[in-house]
Amino acid sequence: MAKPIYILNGPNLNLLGKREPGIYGSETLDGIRARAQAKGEALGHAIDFRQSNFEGELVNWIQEASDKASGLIVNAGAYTHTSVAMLDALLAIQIPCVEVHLSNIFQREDFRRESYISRAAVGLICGFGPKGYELAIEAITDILAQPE
Ligand code: CA2
Repeated sequence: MAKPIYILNGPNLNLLGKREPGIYGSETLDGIRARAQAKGEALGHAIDFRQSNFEGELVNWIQEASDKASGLIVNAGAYTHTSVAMLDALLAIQIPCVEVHLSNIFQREDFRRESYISRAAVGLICGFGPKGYELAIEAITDILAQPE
């Protein structure tokens, strides 16, 4: 059976739709999960969608994805701007990774302009809200369809 695409979400993304709708919109993480599953189904991929507030758990999931996933989509939340551990885990795996952010991180505070994990990602999608996850699934689908 084909391996799923893992979608990993970092700290505080479980609060989506419940606080700060001005920045992150009104859609909940469960809503984004449903969109991602529908998009994955349409494109022939199972989606394994997870969220954690713990850096080590996210690192464990990246390591797990190396064997169990075909591709990886990561919204690392605030760890985007701090986590050498997530970067090292991503650099150690062979499957393609697409980085996603709901907001346009380049339009916000200076500290959000730097992403530690971007250097391990094939590409970065930001500023399109929940739609960014669907765009990332399309991007991973195209990458996986390319002959090696
Ligand atoms: O734009 C994104 O997707 C971010 O990854 C979101 C992170 C932020 O630290 C990154 O710079 C950009 C924050 C997620 C926190 O989400 C909340 C949702 C509702 C209420 C409070 C936080």
